[in-house]
Amino acid sequence: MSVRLDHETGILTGPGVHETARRVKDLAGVFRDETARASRDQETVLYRVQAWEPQPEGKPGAVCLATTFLEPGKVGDEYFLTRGHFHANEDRPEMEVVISGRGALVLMGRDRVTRMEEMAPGTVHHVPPGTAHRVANTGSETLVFVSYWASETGHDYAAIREQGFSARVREVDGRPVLVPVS
Ligand code: PAN
Ligand code: ZN
Repeated sequence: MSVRLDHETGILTGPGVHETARRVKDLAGVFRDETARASRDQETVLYRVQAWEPQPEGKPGAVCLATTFLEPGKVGDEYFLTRGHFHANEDRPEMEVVISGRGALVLMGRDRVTRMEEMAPGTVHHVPPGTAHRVANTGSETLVFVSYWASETGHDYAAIREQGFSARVREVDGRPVLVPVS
């Protein structure tokens, strides 16, 4: 296995590394201001994920890692963000390590209580089991972070797609604030 993670850039290379891009068109219904999202160039890439999964998703026996490159910007007053998900296997946690940029990790339990952790170069964040997680780029450069999770974890996007998070990271008086959804 010769995969390389460049700790300066977060770039992951090697056999078996696969990359996914999420564009404006892939985040329909995710932002508070759907009209503003729909009026943008739909092909603009909001984030890319480079992943190395030594075992296929759902099969036990490996630790997986992925680098997310999340671009800066806003839709209305809401910062660009990842879709967010629960883990299908509810007792599986995750670790996030920030390489560069500034952001906010949004964490929400099944009780829909949401909190936010500030992300900056070198900060490490634990996503506890049973916790939906999403990241917003609150800075002016690309936010780069590395995620680690177990291969049997699985990803469940449905609950967030249907119900969203109970709070959003919005710019208020020039600063990122976690604002409850009214
Ligand atoms: C991360 C995320 C990545 C992209 O690797 O998958 O940041 O976010 P979405 O998957 O919500 O689009 C992770 O949480 N893995 O489990
Ligand atoms: Zn995850």
